[in-house]
Amino acid sequence: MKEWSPSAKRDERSTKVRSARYKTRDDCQKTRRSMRECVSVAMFSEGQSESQNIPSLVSNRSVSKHVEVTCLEGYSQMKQEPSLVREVSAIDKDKKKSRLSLKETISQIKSKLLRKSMPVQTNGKEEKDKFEKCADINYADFVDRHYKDVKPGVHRMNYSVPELNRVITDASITFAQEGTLIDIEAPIIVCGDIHGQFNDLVNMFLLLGRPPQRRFLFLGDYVDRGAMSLECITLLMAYKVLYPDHVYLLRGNHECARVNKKYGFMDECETVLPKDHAVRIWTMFQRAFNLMPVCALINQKILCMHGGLSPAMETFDDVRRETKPIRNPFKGVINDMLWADPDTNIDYWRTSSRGSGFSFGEEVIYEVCRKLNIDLVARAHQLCVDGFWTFADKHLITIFSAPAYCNLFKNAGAAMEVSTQDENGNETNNLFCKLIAFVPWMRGCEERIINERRLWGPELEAGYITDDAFKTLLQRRSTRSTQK
Ligand SMILES: [Mn+2]
Repeated sequence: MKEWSPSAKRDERSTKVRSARYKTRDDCQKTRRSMRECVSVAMFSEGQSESQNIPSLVSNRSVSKHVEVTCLEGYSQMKQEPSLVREVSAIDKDKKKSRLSLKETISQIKSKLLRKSMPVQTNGKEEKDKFEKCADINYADFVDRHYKDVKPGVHRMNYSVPELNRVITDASITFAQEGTLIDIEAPIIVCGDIHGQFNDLVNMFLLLGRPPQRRFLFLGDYVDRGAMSLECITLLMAYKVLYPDHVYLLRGNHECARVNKKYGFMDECETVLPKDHAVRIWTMFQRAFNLMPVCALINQKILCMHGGLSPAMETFDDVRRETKPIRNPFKGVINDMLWADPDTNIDYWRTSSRGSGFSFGEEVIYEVCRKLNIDLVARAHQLCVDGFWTFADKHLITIFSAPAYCNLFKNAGAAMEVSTQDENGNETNNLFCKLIAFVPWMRGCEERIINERRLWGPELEAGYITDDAFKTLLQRRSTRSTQK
């Protein structure tokens, strides 16, 4: 296998997956293809690996820091099975049954959760029942609905209030059973920021394979910025409930009340949900977010979190001993992991310009890898033109999974596939990291990403964009649109 390098990557024109983001409205109307059909032509062979067969834990695996971009052309096309979700859920029935009994035992948590988020003023028992009502939903059907109704642009799933009550409550219970640091085994696909870009999330599932066909670890920031935060987080929570061992959701800095109150999610809840339920449901989401794990360790070798490292983390136990729920973290190891950024200009630590967490240099990354006996730190939190960015001799990778971020940037999204199998599908004791980039169908985007003889655009020289720079761009756009 050839070593990945920026130049090798650029030379392979066939390495990009085109996302089904529609070029123009006309294109969409002309072809009259559903998004599912549209992307299925880009599906690639799943090979022999069965995502359900999770290899047993083998300690002391060494990670091959082999980072390459997949070549999708040449793979045989896979026939898409639309009823996949339902079929596999039947296999998982036994497992679900055992989980149900567990659910019964914690039904108290559930009613507590619901009652806590109720408004103070209730008019007797009837009102209370209305608030606590959870729909009896079939999760496989519920998840399928997200794929059936998908269309370009903002479109609502029109969840009912009892449906949301049910999904958030069940997801909260599932999160509550996980530690603050979770141990995961490969194979798994690691995804970065989603930020309410529901169509891109659905595309990614269709292109890579939906759970439980593939296993996913998300690094947080599901809500805010994009217009469909509610759909993103609800779909992912439903997946978490349906396949708790195939979908893992880490908490991002936007999964904090003080952040998503300001950056879009609360506004979206108030616009989309019935008036008398909006704030209550938003509050329920916050309680679920407080129960999300913060850190994941893949095969003891790849440490994953949303932001980055913390000077307060000496051992994994420093994270493990933080008990959930973690309400409104604003300092300490958990907060740092949600907010930190790598910095190419420094060797060690500096306070972050974001006003929360730290910036850390490459010496910190080498030191942490040595101390914790890990080979890679995988994080999200920063926009990358290519969808990913490596640093410190590939000991740190940033993964960003929102292509054409906010329709402001011509960036690709990416996902990292971690596998114990080599290119021929043979089991090994190594971990292989493969990057898959999703190039949005936007004028100039592919050219910029493939033909430009560098990985980063000038405005993103350090591989990321700060919140301030983002705000400036957003302002510039809103001035432009008001001028129109
Ligand atoms: Mn973030």
